Amino acid sequence: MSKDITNYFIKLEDEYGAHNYHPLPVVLKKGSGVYVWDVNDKKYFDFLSAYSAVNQGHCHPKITKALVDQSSKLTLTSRAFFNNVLGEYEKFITDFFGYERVLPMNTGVEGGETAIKLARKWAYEVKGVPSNKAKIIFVTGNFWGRTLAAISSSNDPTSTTNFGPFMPGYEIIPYNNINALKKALKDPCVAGFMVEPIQGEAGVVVPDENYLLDAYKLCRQHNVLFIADEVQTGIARTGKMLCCDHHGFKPDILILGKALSGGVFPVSAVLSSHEIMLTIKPGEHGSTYGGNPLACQVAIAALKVIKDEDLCKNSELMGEYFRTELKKYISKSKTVKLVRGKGLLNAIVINDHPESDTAWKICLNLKENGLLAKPTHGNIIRFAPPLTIKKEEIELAVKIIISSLKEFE
Ligand code: IF1
Repeated sequence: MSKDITNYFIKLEDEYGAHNYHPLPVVLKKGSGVYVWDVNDKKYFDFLSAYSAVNQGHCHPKITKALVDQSSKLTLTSRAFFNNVLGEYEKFITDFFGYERVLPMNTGVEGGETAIKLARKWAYEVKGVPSNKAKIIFVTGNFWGRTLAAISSSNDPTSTTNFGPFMPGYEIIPYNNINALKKALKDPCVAGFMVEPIQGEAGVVVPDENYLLDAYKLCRQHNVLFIADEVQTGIARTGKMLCCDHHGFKPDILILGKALSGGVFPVSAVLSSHEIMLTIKPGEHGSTYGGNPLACQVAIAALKVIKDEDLCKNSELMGEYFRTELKKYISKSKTVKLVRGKGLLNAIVINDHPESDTAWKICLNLKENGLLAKPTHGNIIRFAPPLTIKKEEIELAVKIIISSLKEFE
């Protein structure tokens, strides 16, 4: 029975769906808090959280209630008309993060595209960059989505091969290299510097302690906009509301997504100042679903949960416990090289070449032992549970992880 029903669903996707993913062979049917259940009612710890979209835990009752309540009132008006929810949300989220204005979108990549359009518009109309000469600086290892504008900034062949030609006006410099940024900023046509404070997809790559603040100061000096992609690191994932909060500065443009809706509905947002945001005039940007009443109510509820349940603090404390315990094991391990991360965004690097399938096999073993995680970039396994995880739960999860790793020593 168990194999058949699992294979039944896998086969359907294999026969009728695009093959743009290679999922772990598990078929889920239910989620609640830090747990998910497969079609055989086997229970797992979810240590991926849909790539940090489920920070508040699966199907959080307050977030699903917001969805259900609004869904019987008004779900979508388009922006052709006003409604009685969007303005309240705009005031709520700008107060929440301390920005003057917000442009609501749906997916993280739309947030990135919006940020780039804002930076270019600002460069031409405020900074005075000659028309069509604006440049955006990105860093190697970045990931901000799958659109052509996003992959144009990628140096990962998996993202770019046979999808060209690419977006002009981009420059890619090494991540975590302040001299490379210093050099790139000499160009007066630079509009913005777009960066993840911790690189998620690249394998939870944490830059040197001073890198982000030094980069921010350099952007200030050169009248360049610092654009923080906090789609994955934001909303308490790294132990602060924003990862940039660890470094004491406010990005000029902030991109949020994923956990902005607690995994219940696609919601993204770009926050900035009056000056930058108002460079985009009516009819110059938007989206059918951007800022719809359903999304707004879900996002308000999702953000309230973060504060009400003090998930920043829990993320910080549980993350410290996680890395401490893993470090004890790693000190004696031949299989695992290191653990790294901030808050509950962590990863281990497997002591094997990146093309090896050891990380994949470890994830299959973790699955058998009741914990779901997935490798990113070959030999790195990301561990990112919902931020609601309790001490006794993460203690058990660590035991599962360590016992699963031991089978590969
Ligand atoms: C998939 C990766 C993670 C992101 C950052 C913007 C976006 C993402 C820092 C775009 C999205 C998702 C995409 C998702 C898997 C996941 C992912 F493996 F693809 F690379 F998290 F690392 N900025 N990341 O991480 O947001 O448009 O997807 O809402 O399957 O493609 P989106």
